[in-house]
Amino acid sequence: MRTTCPLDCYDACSVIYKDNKLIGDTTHPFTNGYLCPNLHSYHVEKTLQNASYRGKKIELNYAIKILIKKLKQYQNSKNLYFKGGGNFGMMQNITGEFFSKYGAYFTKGSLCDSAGEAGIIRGRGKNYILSTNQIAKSDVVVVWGRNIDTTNSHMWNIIKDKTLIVIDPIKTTIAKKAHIHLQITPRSDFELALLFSRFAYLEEMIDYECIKKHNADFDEYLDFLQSYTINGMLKKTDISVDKFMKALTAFKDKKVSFLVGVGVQKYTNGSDVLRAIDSFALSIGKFGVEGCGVSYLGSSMLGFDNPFDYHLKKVAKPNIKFEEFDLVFIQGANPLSQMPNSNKVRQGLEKSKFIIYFGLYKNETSKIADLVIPACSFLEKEDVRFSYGSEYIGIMPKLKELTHGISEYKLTKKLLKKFKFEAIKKPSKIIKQVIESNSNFKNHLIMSKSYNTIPQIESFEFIEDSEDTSKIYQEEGFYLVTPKYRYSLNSQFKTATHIYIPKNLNIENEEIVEVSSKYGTFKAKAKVCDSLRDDCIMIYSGTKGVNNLTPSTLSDEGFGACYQEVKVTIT
Ligand SMILES: Nc1nc2c(c(=O)[nH]1)N[C@H]1C(S)=C(S)[C@@H](COP(=O)(O)OP(=O)(O)OC[C@H]3O[C@@H](n4cnc5c(=O)[nH]c(N)nc54)[C@H](O)[C@@H]3O)O[C@H]1N2
Ligand SMILES: Nc1nc2c(c(=O)[nH]1)N[C@H]1C(S)=C(S)[C@@H](COP(=O)(O)OP(=O)(O)OC[C@H]3O[C@@H](n4cnc5c(=O)[nH]c(N)nc54)[C@H](O)[C@@H]3O)O[C@H]1N2
Ligand code: SF4
Ligand SMILES: [Mo]
Repeated sequence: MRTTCPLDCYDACSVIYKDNKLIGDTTHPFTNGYLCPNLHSYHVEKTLQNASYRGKKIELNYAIKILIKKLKQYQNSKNLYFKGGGNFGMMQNITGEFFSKYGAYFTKGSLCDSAGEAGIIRGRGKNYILSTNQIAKSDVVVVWGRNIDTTNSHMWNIIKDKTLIVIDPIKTTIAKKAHIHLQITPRSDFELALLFSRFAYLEEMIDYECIKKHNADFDEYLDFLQSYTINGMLKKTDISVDKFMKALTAFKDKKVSFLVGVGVQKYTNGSDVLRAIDSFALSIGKFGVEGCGVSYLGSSMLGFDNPFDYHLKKVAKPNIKFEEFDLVFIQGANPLSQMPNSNKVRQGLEKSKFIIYFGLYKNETSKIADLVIPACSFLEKEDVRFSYGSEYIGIMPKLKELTHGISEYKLTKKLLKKFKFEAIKKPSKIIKQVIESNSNFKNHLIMSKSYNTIPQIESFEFIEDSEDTSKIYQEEGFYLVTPKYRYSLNSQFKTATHIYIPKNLNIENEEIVEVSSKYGTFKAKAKVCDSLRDDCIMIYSGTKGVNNLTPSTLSDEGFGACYQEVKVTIT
């Protein structure tokens, strides 16, 4: 039987479930039979078997009774519904159906991609991606702050024969394979994008026809570009003029796609970075034409009817003050590990009166929760998933009888009934309606109609102002880079343990070191890594303790997390 990987990942792999095993689906044109180590870990990772209340095992039904009692006891306006990305299925959002009627606070923004998305929306209105067909038609592919080899591994087959340009402060596996690697200073992508545009103008690469077609104002943009000095920008990016010019001229008269990841926007100016990258691509005519464009983490349900689009009272996610809520319902998330500024998160959660954790695994957050409700696996419930990196949609039928835990749908149904709210439709009906609202079907494949043709935008607004008030450049210390790890999916599965340090520090492998920032400290064994710039320290996302070091600052736009808006020292 066919299903789809539920994990929060660009690829949304098609999976065959046979004899209790998850196997790659060789008939899928994009994911093509390969499954990464994370889904293999799904087989073996021990799930929560029981509900518990203040550390004591209890029956599931009793746990739900306690939940209902507490929801009635506390005022709805002092309650928070907090959902993470542990399972990317659409039906995960169904719990919102109850919490919206009940009147709890929701969250806005994200720990992930919302700063960048805000910049894209401001420039071109919609955050669409490039379909795999379009990327396949490119001559040049720019991998910009995306760790393809680890987080988007199926893309390699499509881009391996292209002229490959990688922009990343770390010499990642894909950077080692690239024709040109621009190993820039972290947080200098904005300047790099402006430099590209400025030199494109000097090199007569500007596509005035494309600019006119999109009603964009190039003169104003040029004024903005000229308000920065070339030397200042080059200095900030710290790349050689020679390499930079090689990259720029590679775009001349070629089909170019830009695959941009979250790496460029874990900063306060994240939205401006994406807008500046879009602005450059449009200025040289790489928009709305074959094999060209900028593909970020796209709005995955673009063009589909979204039954779970709630417009309610919301608090920004990355800097939530948990202490302001009496009851916090946490679903599919591990905020104590994954939110920035863990010390602040812990203090806030400790002050909140009642915490419910509804998840699949035991983790940092489940350990401090008052009530733990075990979820069931994706094989035991019906769902569908969209992708933020390709046009494919994956069905997730129920393939296995429930052994323990409860699905999001069943829990919601019970809560709606207890509170005498209107019942909801069955998952199969909701899923069918959503899929039919915007899909093409070809044999067993389902694809978004939004990518039938090359998406066109009506108008575009170049970036024409930017107020970057960050003081990080003046601060002493190393940049902290926290990319994703191959063997963990954020905090799930085999999380990384080391602090990766540059060669010049006179610290040996496995020596215990302490890294400190304004927000906290983190101690672990060192690993000397020759892929790092001298001014960077790398700790993978998911490493227990990394977010002691990170700030809960919000991005200037989009309510995004700014994990890398920090300098650290090491002893
Ligand atoms: N194996 C695995 N796969 C995953 C995940 C996982 O945890 N593990 N997580 C999933 C999730 S939730 C997401 S959002 C996606 C994200 O996947 P990606 O978009 O690939 O995000 P990251 O790995 O965080 O960072 C990407 C790259 O940005 C680089 N980078 C860091 N700072 C900068 C900078 O200032 N400028 C530039 N140009 N580059 C920078 C990093 O070195 C890294 O190589 O991956 C998904 N896939
Ligand atoms: N320093 C640093 N921190 C980061 C990042 C970074 O780059 N650097 N990246 C950020 C990003 S991009 C993201 S997306 C976040 C992710 O952070 P989270 O959304 O907190 O994701 P996970 O750590 O994967 O935790 C998800 C939990 O979901 C639960 N779960 C899994 N399947 C199901 C299910 O079917 N139902 C229910 N109810 N629960 C389930 C599991 O128990 C798991 O522990 O982390 C962010 N944190
Ligand atoms: S985590 Fe990503 S690459 Fe791995 S199996 Fe799932 S969808 Fe595929
Ligand atoms: Mo993410």
